[in-house]
Amino acid sequence: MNFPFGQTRTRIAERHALIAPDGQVKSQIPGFSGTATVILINETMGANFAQLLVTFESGGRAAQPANEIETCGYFETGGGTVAIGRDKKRCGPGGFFFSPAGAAWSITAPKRGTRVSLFQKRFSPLAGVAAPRAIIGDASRVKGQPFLGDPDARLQVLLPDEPAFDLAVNIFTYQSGATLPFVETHVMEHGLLMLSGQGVYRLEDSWYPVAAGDVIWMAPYCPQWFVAMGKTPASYLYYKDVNRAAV
Ligand code: UGY
Ligand code: MN
Repeated sequence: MNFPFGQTRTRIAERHALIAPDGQVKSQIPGFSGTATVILINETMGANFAQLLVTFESGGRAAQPANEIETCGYFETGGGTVAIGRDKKRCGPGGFFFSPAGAAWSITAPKRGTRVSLFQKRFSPLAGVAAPRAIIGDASRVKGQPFLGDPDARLQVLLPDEPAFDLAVNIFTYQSGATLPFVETHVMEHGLLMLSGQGVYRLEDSWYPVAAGDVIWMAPYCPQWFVAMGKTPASYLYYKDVNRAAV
């Protein structure tokens, strides 16, 4: 999308952000080579997690050692080999993985142009509950469920809905004209990537036209609402912290 000189749809507010693709700038990440990586959201914005977009050249590689950070990755396009500890699997478009805190992970042998979104947070253990396990899966095998009874707004929950997991990563797909049923206001934070289609996102008291490629941050308690518009369904991938009460 071309914009008039000196203008952008990007808006960084105190408690939400819309990050359009036109202004994105690459960062060097330790352990990543042959990639163009953009840190879209992190603590410097006010968030409690990080969202990165990694675009691979052929021969590129992304790897991180075992530490207190957990990582969920989603292959938007292309493909690559994901290794988590001793688990290893090839992922194509729609492939995803979860690497728990304490496990090293890598993506190797990517197809050129592969785009992977990463969501990372410091793991919050739950007393008496075993730590979550590593997962390598495929979104095409996860059935979309009607959201609060609406068959035109379907939710695919990629990670197990279990107390061990302190994050969720979901895909929401709306038929054109479908909406979030009400303006949500909740303690959970979101990082979101528009995967396809378009619509209007309400964030606090602002309404933004959004389209595939846009990224959104919603701080805890950011009022939020979405309507899908246009001639094709709209879908987005999003992160959410779950299953932990505030201290
Ligand atoms: O899971 C959610 O909170 C979701 N309904 N929020 C959103 O799509 N903005
Ligand atoms: Mn929400």
